[in-house]
Amino acid sequence: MTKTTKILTIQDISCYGQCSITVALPIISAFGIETAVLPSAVLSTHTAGFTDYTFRDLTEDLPAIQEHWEKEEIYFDAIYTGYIGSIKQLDYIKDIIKSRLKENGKVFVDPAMADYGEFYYGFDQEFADKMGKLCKLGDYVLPNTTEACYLLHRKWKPDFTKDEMTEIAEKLSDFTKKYVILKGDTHKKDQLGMLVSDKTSSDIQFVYNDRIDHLSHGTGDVFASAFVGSSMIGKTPTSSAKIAGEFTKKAIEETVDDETHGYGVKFERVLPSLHDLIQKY
Ligand code: PXL
Repeated sequence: MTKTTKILTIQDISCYGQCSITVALPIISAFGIETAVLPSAVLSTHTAGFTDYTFRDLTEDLPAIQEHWEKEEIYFDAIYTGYIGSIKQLDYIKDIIKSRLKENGKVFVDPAMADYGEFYYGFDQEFADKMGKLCKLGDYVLPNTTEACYLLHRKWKPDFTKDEMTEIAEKLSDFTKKYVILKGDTHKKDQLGMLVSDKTSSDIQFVYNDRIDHLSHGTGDVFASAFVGSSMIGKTPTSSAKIAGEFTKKAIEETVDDETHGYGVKFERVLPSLHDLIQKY
């Protein structure tokens, strides 16, 4: 009997909208990994493009859930955090990592709080600074350029040069224990890239995918989930970035023709392609 890999993801449930837990659970499961969830909040939809959504903050449920898991001696091989419901949760999450992560377990932090130069509704610089502290516990930290700029107190722009991206990735080494995957390198016209930087060796790799000009929500969550899955089956950060980048691109391709589907991407249809991507990279 082979031992199963067990991971915990901490992010919100957006009941409708193809993001966060409803994306992480199927994608990570498709890698054969057991995925437990700790919802940070429950929303009727995500906050990008919808109005009047409900928001139930679950901050005060976190310590009780942790306590129960302590009694049950439940531990995880990895903890992956995404959209967090309140600034106070960031302290609770640090406790959960300390208490529930196995020795040599991995921490993935997607500082999901901003995109396209702006914070998501409800987030601010104080939250970003505290998120920076959580990032420091991460073995893998996965910001887009907007989140990177808020972490670094730097002005964002839609297109950074290759040198500027390199400089940002280098500065982000203060916000990880080991790897930073900086998404959103737009300096090439037809390709979208990311930088995979290893703080311990000061190595930076560039990974590119064909660029599809389509603004889609939820792609950061699709990418992060496929990255977590790939890493936890033993792929290197560069291979994981390739698998996750290509998978996300395929999900966007499935969606671009449908004008009624701006709220997320149709990743479900391309789940079977993970099999080939895992063989390829
Ligand atoms: O995909 C990031 C995300 C997750 N959860 C909620 C969001 C967003 C982005 O807007 O609103 C609730």
